[in-house]
Amino acid sequence: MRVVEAFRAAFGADPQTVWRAPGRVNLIGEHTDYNDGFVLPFAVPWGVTAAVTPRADRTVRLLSLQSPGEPVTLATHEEAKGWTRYVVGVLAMLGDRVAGADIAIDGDVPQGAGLSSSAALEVSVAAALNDLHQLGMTPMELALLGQKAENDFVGMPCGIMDQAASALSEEGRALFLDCRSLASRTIPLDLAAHGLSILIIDTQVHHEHAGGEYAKRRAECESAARKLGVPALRDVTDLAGALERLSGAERKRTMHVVTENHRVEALIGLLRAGAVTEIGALLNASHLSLRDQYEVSSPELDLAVEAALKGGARGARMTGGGFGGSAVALVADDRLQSVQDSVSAAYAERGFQAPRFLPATPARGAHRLA
Ligand code: GAF
Repeated sequence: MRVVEAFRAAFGADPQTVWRAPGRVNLIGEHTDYNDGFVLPFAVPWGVTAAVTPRADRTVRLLSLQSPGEPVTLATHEEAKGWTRYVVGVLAMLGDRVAGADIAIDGDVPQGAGLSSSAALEVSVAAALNDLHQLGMTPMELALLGQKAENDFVGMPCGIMDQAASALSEEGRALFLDCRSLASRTIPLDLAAHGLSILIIDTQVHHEHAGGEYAKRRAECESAARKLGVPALRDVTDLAGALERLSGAERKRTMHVVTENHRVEALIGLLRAGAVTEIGALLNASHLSLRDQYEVSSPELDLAVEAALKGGARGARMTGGGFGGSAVALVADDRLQSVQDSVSAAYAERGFQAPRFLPATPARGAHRLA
């Protein structure tokens, strides 16, 4: 394993453990996690591998095969910059339960595609430290730790979906998570049996203001819930009545969140009935709601969805936080080429940067490699 070789070359000994955690795509349930709602992501085959040995002092020595050069040595948590914040954030959240560590990282999550490489990084390191220090944390506790590192250390007010998908997913299955109770269950997603694939369309665009817009959406939802006198938008039962009491952005955000939760439940119903071929309409409705009510799509994502449908996809939607990143399309295997051709041609015509296509096969969550 090349991460072990890199660890040995930099730190002069073998790592005591090696863990891998994957990135994710979300099938449906977007911007519902921080509204205490439902999500249905699955892990992708790409992820982050962390080779780790604990240290007795509080120093962290870090290297990444994706950032060539000498290992970064951090004596205090405040020195962490860039990608190192996700790792040091996890150590910081573990507090006195751990001291320092030597860590080598290798990742193959396509960068900028919105497939949660940061959650994969947090969960791989958290799982390795949990193992080494015998902390006895469950996969969900590891996910919560990663989320806390991102919220409190990195300063991104994300929900629990990405870390939970990375920690709890199972091969060939999607993860249904109730983001309030944190109860979860995996559901078979046997696409191949139906001659179907989920195609990731990476727009290769990532808008700089995404972080600020995310925090703004979250604040709008919280404000709408306060006005409606409910703990979270998940608790809205009378949508029509709620919409009458709201206006502007808060009205639109509420419309999206409440209907998106229903779409997750409807999609699960179809999967349970073995009707995976029928989920396309829900994916399309989710995209329109994210575009028009939640206002987190982008011209590139809209075009990816539109052209994928024109090329014969059964359904398509943006996935993840939005403002760039990727779309997912449900495609019959014999239409894969025509969908890709349709999206590529539409992008070329609009003068957009060529998109990248990736096949999404539901993969296994965090696990130990050595
Ligand atoms: C990002 C966040 F990190 C998730 O918690 C989730 O809110 C998602 O955007 C939108 O569904 O990936």
